[in-house]
Amino acid sequence: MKKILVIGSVGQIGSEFTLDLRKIYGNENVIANGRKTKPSEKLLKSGPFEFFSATNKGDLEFYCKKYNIDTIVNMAAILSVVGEDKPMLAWDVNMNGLINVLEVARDMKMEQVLVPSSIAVFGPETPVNNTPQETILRPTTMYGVTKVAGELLGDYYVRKYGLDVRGLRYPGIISNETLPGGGTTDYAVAIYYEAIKNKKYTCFVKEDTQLPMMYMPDCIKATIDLMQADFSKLKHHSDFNVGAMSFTAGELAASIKKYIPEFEITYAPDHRQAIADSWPNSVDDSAAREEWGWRPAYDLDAMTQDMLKVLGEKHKKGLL
Ligand code: AKB
Repeated sequence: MKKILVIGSVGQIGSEFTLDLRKIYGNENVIANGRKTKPSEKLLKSGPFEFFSATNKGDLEFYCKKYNIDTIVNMAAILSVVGEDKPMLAWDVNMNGLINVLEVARDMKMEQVLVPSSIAVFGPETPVNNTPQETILRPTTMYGVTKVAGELLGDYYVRKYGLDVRGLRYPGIISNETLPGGGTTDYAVAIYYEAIKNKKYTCFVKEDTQLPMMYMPDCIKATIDLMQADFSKLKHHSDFNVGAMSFTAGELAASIKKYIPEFEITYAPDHRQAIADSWPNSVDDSAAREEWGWRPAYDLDAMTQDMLKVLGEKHKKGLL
């Protein structure tokens, strides 16, 4: 039976992903980790939880040995906006954390490491539409720099040490359980919360800003499908493009208006616009489709209906 450590299990993706992994592999076999943020009761009560930072190699090693870990999923990252504010913190968490994970996994001869990458690996010189799997990777953010280096490091450990390292380039992830923190695509989550609470939203990117996005159930499915894929069938390892949907801020608002006609949006682009402008409109994910059968389930309207239903119920219960 697998023994999985999820680093960064308190974040937007980790908080939902860890609970789903526990359903598959058993509560006791999925060890959750966080640095500072208090975990939800669900996370805390459903299985082991340990506070430590992967930037401390000694701590990481200690907990991997304590639980006999054979698989690490490294969800911890400083995202694009906070990374521009604190580049050295982004370097520390995203790079030092990652190299510690890879080294401990190599030392302990682990079965697998999964490290998400991001559309932030792309930059202004990358083709913007249907961005190819193999293309120009010259990001302009520190987050993007660390994600490109992370992909290269992952592939290096596969080639040099035969370690099973896998990764996928997440687009903006939209969810209703834990808010994202410090990313450029956060507007696509905040807009739903504000639509439910106040029926209006001021968006920090322009109406025609288009980015690749994905609903959380597809994000979790993509991550688990990649973890469970047959390693011998993979030609790529740490850098799979994964597409689901792609829309402008204006199209997102129009989708919400179909279900909340009184919803109003205004646009006040700020410093985050430049980051959004440096990323693609949509990605070509044919490598993920061919090598491990990737297929998303949600389009924009299906996601909007589900987001508004879940957040509407939470709002009625006073939970927003
Ligand atoms: C961000 O906006 O920084 C992240 C990402 C696209 O990786 N959500």
